[in-house]
Amino acid sequence: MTPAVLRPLNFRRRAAAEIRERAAAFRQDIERRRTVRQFSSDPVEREVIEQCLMAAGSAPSGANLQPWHFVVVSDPRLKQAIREAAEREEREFYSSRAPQEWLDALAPLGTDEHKPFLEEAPCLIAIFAQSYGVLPDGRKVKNYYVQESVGIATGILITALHHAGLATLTHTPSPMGFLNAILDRPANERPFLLLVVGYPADNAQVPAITKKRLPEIATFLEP
Ligand code: IYR
Repeated sequence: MTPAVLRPLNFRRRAAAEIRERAAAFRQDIERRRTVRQFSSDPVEREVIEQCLMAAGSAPSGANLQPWHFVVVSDPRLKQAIREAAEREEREFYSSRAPQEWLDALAPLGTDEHKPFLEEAPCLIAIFAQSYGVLPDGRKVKNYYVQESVGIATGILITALHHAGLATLTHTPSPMGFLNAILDRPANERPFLLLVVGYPADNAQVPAITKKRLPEIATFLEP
């Protein structure tokens, strides 16, 4: 077993007033994030995507095994292949696979089996979760808390992209095993989520939905 090597924490302690200001300012900015379904075809800079992916890669993970892989797709032929495969699954989902209760829950979002954004947006990031790791000699390494770890990294990625000034759509065609075939990913990786990234179309509209209020999502147990 390798012993832990420790070094000093590089933590910047801020004044209480500054912490309050930063918390409120961040809330105000992140509350403007909306899932966008109409994208402009304007390109996004690779360097910006790289910065946001490095932010995502800083996420905490089970035993720090970082069980994720991000495939950034801007090739139109691959986007077309992904759209065709996703729409095939979605047609099945909306016409027969989804129970009525699920369709009722989706109704306020106005989604359907058409996914033009998969071709129109400049960038798709396919996020894969590594169920296990593979050493250079082929031996398998167990990963821990894979769903939690990849979920946290994805949350940071969405936040980083929003903070940079880009819009996203979290898309989860189900099942999405076709992503392994199209993007040539190995058997230890399962598609976790397809993140559509770009700028909103000029005429983009979003559903008039609301978020739960604080007392509905949090409980304070104070002395
Ligand atoms: N994957 C389908 C259906 C869908 C499911 C949920 I849960 C959503 O929040 C939105 C859509 C689709 O993308 O249309």
